[in-house]
Amino acid sequence: MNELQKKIAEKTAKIAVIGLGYVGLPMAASFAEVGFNVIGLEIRPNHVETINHGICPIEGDEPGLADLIRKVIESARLRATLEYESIKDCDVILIAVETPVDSQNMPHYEALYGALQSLGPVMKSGALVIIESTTAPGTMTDLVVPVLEKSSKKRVNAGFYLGNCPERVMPGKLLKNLKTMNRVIGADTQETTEMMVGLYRHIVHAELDIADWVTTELVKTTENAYRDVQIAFANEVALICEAVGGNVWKVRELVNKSPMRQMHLPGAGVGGHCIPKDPWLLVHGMKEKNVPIQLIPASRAVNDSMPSHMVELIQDGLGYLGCEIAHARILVLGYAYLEDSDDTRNSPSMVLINQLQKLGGEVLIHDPHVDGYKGDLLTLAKGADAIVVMVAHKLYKSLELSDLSAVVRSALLIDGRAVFTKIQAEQAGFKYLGLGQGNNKLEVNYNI
Ligand code: SAJ
Repeated sequence: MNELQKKIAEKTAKIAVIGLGYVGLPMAASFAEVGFNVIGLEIRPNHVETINHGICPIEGDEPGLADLIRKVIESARLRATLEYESIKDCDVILIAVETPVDSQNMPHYEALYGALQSLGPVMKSGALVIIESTTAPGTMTDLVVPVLEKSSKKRVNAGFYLGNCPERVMPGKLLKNLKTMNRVIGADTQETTEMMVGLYRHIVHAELDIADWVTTELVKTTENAYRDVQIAFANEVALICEAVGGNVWKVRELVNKSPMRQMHLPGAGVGGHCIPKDPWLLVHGMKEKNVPIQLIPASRAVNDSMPSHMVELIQDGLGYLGCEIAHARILVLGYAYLEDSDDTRNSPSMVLINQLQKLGGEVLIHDPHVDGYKGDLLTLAKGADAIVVMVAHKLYKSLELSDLSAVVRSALLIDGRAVFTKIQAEQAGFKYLGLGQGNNKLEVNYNI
């Protein structure tokens, strides 16, 4: 066991976490909770100040996180800083900065590059650096090693150790997932593997699978591309069902009764900060390598088209009532990208609302979790010509539709997440158009 392994085992190793966002902050707090001294490096001054006052800057319901931040700040196990100089004595440095894609779906590594450039000059000899950000396969070798070697004037596995352990956090379950989800440990030497296993074993109570760097990069981007392709398949079946008078929700239920079938949920679109971008990281560089990639980009196109499909359903429904979007008042239910979340990143609702407004529609928005849209639903529904369900928030499932139909101007309900049923909607006086629900035949109910 080398000196650093011992310090990790004894929890005397000093840890730095670069990037105190959805990934970095729970990581930093969790290592501090088990007894490490942790310095969190953050570029947003207000974030640094908030955290150093023991307050969690992450919005939304993250069970346990606010209490933990307060505890580890009070115990001085964690502190946040703007200065890279503050982490010059750190033995372990975790990098958890954003790695988005740009408008051309190319990886945007500015934050990662900046972190490596700033870390290099202050990095202690023999430090262990671990990239937790999601990166395209090959980025560790092609970008991280050369940039960090240049900025630190040290060689990997001589002047520092380097690992890759992509995060697997999920909004709403940040702390829980960090501790209970398996992690893939990416290393290029046995020594680095042992140090990383020793480190993560302190906070991860699940399997630590050992792999090399490119495998950990592939696993993370693949697991999200897999989900995106599965959702796209469900969305394409929804379009077919609409065309032939089927109900995709019934089809999915019966398909999934077959062994080895796990059809995902069709819906009004795919948002968030992982699923829309990780498929592009997975396929990055394949064109230059002449690898014929078709399915993954096509799935992205299917999912990105779903908000437009919702606009078509709205147009159909209003047309049925002799109205059009340009002269309609439309209430959109759900602005977050995910049910019962306040997170609006890449929300499909934003795309829908933009298109409706471009068509001249008067759009009102309700979302019980998103500040600015928590108005009274019945008041917002007054005089509406269409109610559009974009997110399956629990609150909507308990709505009394007859209360809604009593206040709208025209009773039209467009349901992008099967929150309601056609029968339920029509009993309340609504004309109902459900995504993936064909000419909305009444539910077959042969009493056999
Ligand atoms: N969605 C569908 N149909 C589905 C599932 C999701 O339309 O069957 C839509 C959602 O409405 C949302 C988007 O896709 O707009 C993403 O939903 P998500 O459930 O995948 O939630 P995310 O974006 O928080 O994904 C994260 C990912 N976790 C990490 O990257 C570490 C993903 O791998 C997880 O599977 C997911 O959380 C999870 O299971 O909670």
